[in-house]
Amino acid sequence: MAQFFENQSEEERVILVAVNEKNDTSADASLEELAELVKTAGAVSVGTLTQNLEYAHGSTYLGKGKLEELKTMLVALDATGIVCDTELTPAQMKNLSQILDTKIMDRTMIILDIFAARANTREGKIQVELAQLKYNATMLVGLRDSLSRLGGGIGTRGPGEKKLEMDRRLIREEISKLKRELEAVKKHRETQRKLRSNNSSPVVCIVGYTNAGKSTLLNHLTNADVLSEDKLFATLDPTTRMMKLPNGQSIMLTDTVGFISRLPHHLIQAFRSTLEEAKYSDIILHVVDASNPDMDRQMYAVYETLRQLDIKDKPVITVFNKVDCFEEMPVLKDLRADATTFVSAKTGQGVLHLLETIEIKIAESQVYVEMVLPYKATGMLTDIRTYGQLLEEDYREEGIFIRANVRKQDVARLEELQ
Ligand SMILES: Nc1nc2c(ncn2[C@@H]2O[C@H](COP(=O)(O)OP(=O)(O)OP(=O)(O)O)[C@@H](O)[C@H]2O)c(=O)[nH]1
Ligand SMILES: [Mg+2]
Repeated sequence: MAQFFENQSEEERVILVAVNEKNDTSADASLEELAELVKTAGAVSVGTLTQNLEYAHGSTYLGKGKLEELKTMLVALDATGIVCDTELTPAQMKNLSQILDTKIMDRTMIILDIFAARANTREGKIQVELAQLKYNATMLVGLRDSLSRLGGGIGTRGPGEKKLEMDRRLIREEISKLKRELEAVKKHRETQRKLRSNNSSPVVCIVGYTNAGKSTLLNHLTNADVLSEDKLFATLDPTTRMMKLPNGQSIMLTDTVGFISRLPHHLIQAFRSTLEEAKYSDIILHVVDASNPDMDRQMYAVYETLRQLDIKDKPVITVFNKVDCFEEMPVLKDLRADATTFVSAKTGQGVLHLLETIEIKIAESQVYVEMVLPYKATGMLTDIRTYGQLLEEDYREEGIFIRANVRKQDVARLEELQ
């Protein structure tokens, strides 16, 4: 499955292929990113071929003439395959492999490949395998369809078809097995999360586009030693560290998998629990690589992914990172954020201001309350422990006296209970 990593001795030489659809202004940036992905996966890009079209060709992705050109390029550049900057449909995959007689890959396969090589924990590995199987199952359905479109009968029956049937059944079984395993691991993670929230420190989650500098920031702030590399998706598994803010308050800081535009949907499904880490946080730090010319598109992709994961109503501090790369500071803005800061996770520049901003946002997101709750409201206490800080609980005759810092949105609920 990990096409590139398994036989690293044999160098894969690929041609990057993209259709620039009308109205797509980000085609160049996307192709550059594909080149990075391919490099991270361990292959070499030996050429690119792009075609401007209204829409990509439904059955062959590229038009006829371009396919001929690509055939010639494959020979001339001694390439071992192509990578298309899209998620190919099963039919496109099948047709291209017949026409070009070379290894056909797409953006999704490359991302899955990188994730496969990066996964370290059991949860990470299961999630990747699940995503790969689902992706493969989709492709097999397509292959079967294209076989049956040949009309069935002679030439289409036989071991090939049997194998497809068997593969699909095996894949289905394997998918169910992995899902069960994943459930077990998820339970474990939820328990850990509960333990963490009993600790009652606010949780701050670092999110951002891959390679923005999230792990470097966590390492700088907490002396964690999370792998940080100039490669895409260096981090897959979430890491949480305690740290103290200048005012003495402890927080939990979590670093997790990076986002990328057009994250394959099988990956989003499989990685949901990892990607959703930010859902359980009080504040989101959105780390942006301010030195990247493609910064705006990347920020958009991050907000889009958060939306898909249904993560909203959280205070967002946008952290424009890598400011050491500028001789003169450009104007950097994020209108969607609740606050913006400018740092270099590498040199430490601006980090103090970032920490002070976190302090302010934590204070803003909480309200101090002192009240007596009826005994039936113990569920509320659980919520306070999860999302705020229960500073005192005293079981008195008239009810439970509490002193707590609670989230703003919980105040109304508390008042109703009184
Ligand atoms: N110049 C400069 N480089 C930085 C800074 N912060 C991070 N980097 C570099 O950016 C690259 C990516 O950093 P990481 O911390 O691995 O990025 P990440 O966001 O965790 O990336 P993924 O885990 O792959 O999603 C590394 O080569 C870092 O050395 C910074 O403030 N300035
Ligand atoms: Mg990282």
